[in-house]
Amino acid sequence: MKCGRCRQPAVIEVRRHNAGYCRECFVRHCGEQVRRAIEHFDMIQPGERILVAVSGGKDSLGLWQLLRDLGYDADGLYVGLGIGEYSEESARYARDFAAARAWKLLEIDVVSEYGFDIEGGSRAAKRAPCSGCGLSKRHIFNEAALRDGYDVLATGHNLDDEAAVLFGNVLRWETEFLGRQHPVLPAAPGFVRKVKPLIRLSERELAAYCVLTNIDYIVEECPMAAGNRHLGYKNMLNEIEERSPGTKAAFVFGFLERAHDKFTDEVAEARDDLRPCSECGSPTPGDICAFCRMRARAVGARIEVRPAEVRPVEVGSAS
Ligand code: Q46
Ligand code: ZN
Repeated sequence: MKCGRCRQPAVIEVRRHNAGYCRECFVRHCGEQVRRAIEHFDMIQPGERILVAVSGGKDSLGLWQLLRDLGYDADGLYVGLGIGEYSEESARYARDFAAARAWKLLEIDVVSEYGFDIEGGSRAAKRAPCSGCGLSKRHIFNEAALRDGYDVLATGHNLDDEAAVLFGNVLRWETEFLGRQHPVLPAAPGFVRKVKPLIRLSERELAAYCVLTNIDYIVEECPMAAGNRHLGYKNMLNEIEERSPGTKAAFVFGFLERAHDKFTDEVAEARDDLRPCSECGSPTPGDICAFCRMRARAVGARIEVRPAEVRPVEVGSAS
C-alpha cells in the first residue's frame, strides 16, 4: 500500500478515511485532525494558556506534543492517584517526557495533598473505583487550572473514548450527561473551559502517532480498568467498526451535529442550582461538593478548610 498523499510506501492504513499514510504524512494528518477539531469547535483562541491533563499514556502525551507542535502554549498536569505501582510508573513516563523537552509539568499527589487514595476514597464513598477516580480527577484538574490562571484545560479523550461514553449514555438515556457530552464545555463561574482536541483521532491512530514520533508512554492499562463498563463498550464498538469502518465517527459526530442541543436545557437548569461548596468553594448543587464528601468519608473526619482551596464562586446562570 502507498501513502495517499505522497505515494511513498505507507506505514499505516486508516480504514475510516480509506487511506494509507507514510510516516511523515501520518504525523501531518494527526496534527491536521487536531487543528480542525480546535477550529471547528472553537476550542482555543490564539495566545491562550493551556493546561494538559497528562497521565503518562499515549493519548495525553500525544496530545501535549500535538498542541506544542501546533504552536500552543501548553503546560502539563500530572495527578498521582495512589494506584500502587501503576501510578509510580505512569508518573515516571510523564516526568521523563516533560524533562526531555524541558516543558513545565505540574504535579499533584492525591495521597499527600488530600489524604486518601482512589481505592480508599471510592470504597468510603461507596462508588466504583473509576467513578471515584473520575470525580477526583475532574475536581483536581479544574481546581488546578483555575488556581494557576490557565484559560483552558485539555484532556486526551479520543474518538474511541467519546464513542464509548456516548454509547453508555444512550443505552441508559442519561439525558443530563448527553447534554454535557461535547468536545468543548465553556467556562462558567467556578469552572475552567474544558476541551477535547483528540476527538477526531482514534486510539489506534494515537498509538501509531506515539510510536512514529518516539513518544515513550505507559502501555499497561490501569489495573482498575479491568471489567469496567467503558472497556466493554469499547470492545463492542470495535467489533462494529471492524465490520463497518467509520461507524464510531458517524455515531459521535452525528450526535454532536443533530442531537446534542436537544439535551442542553437540562444542563442549563442544573447549572442554575449550583452554589459554592462550603469546604472548597467549587460549584455544587448541595452544601458540600461530591469530592469533599468523598474525601471526608475517606479520611474519617470532618475536613479542615484549607485557605488555598477557598475561592469565592459567583453563581450565575449557565453560559
Ligand atoms: S485511572 Fe481512574 Fe482510569 Fe484507573 S481508576 Fe478507572 S478512571 S481506569 S482512565
Ligand atoms: Zn468541595
